[in-house]
Amino acid sequence: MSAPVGIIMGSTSDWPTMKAAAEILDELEVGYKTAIVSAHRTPDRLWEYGTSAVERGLKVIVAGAGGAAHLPGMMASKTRLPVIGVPVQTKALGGVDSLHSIVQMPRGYPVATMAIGGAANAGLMAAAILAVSDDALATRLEAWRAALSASIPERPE
Ligand code: RP5
Repeated sequence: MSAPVGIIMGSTSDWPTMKAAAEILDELEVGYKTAIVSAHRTPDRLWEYGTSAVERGLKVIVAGAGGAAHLPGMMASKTRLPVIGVPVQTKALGGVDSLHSIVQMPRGYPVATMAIGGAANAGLMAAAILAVSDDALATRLEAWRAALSASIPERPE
């Protein structure tokens, strides 16, 4: 299977959050590759990942980080591919630090920012972007959404 989605995160400690994106993509039969890419600890890896992303066949990048969460924004500065940011919850500030670090990008370099801990929605957003030009995936995504809708009970009891 091709891997049009890159799932990157600043630390192995982000994986328990970020694996929700991978699980959604598995359900939708969308290929992905994961990597640890830290804006601060491995800046050269970030640079290489961003500059080679298009030629490596990636179509969209899901980037999660916590605290001083500069990875999604820096990745957006290095590639024209859409970057979906996931603020990872933190102990000290609950993830509001992560959210603010990711969401407030300057004009020209957007990051599509999810809710704190919103990796599943990041996977769905990546799938929706790819589905624009992939009819089979669009059908799977519509079925996934219909199944979720059908699973919601009409009453609480
Ligand atoms: C960030 O610092 C990572 O994205 C992670 O959320 C946070 C803490 O990293 P560790 O100290 O657990 O490796 O760069």
